[in-house]
Amino acid sequence: MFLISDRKIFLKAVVIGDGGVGKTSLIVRHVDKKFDQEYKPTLGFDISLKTVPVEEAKAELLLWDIGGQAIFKDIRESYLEGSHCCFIVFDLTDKETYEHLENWLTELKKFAGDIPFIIIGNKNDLKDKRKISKEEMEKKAKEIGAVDCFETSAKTGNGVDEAFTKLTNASVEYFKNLNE
Ligand code: G3D
Ligand code: MG
Repeated sequence: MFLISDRKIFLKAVVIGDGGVGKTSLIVRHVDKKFDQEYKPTLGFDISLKTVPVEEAKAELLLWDIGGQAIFKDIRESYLEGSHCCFIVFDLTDKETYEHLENWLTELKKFAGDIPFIIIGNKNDLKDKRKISKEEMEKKAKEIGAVDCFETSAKTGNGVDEAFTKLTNASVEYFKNLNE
């Protein structure tokens, strides 16, 4: 965590999960407050900045978005290295993306260490196609040591800001306690 002054905190936040689960859409929704169906698939890394108010300070969240090149291991490694917190995203309508959560967590721990992370089940607007229940997701999040889990829709905005605010606050607390 980089403390520029006692009131500003910079956090590198990475967003990981299978292709197509909605990582880019969630970032665009949170940062720009919009859902753009035409948003191009990411090629390298995109970094956007979001200011999140936390207790007595402001956290600048540097949101890292990874694209299709995530198939290359060394790209994922440099993407994950030095991150302070992480969103692991799956698609509520696609069981396979849910089953891959642990694989992503293993990689995160390997390259970023034991940092706070949140599980996001995205696309909760697609109610008829939903495959994973809230209870199932909550049970898994507990089992694997997530700070929390949220269901979201990048399309409607449901749950998105809550998830980002929760992880930012939890991470600031985590690093504050580490420094003390
Ligand atoms: P990724 O960055 O994880 O690869 P994207 O995923 O953000 O590129 O999203 C993949 C596709 O899912 C996109 O559709 C996008 O519009 C859609 N999507 C993302 N989030 C949601 C959501 O919450 N609800 C619904 N209904 N769709 C979502 P296309 O058609 O462009 O592939
Ligand atoms: Mg993307």
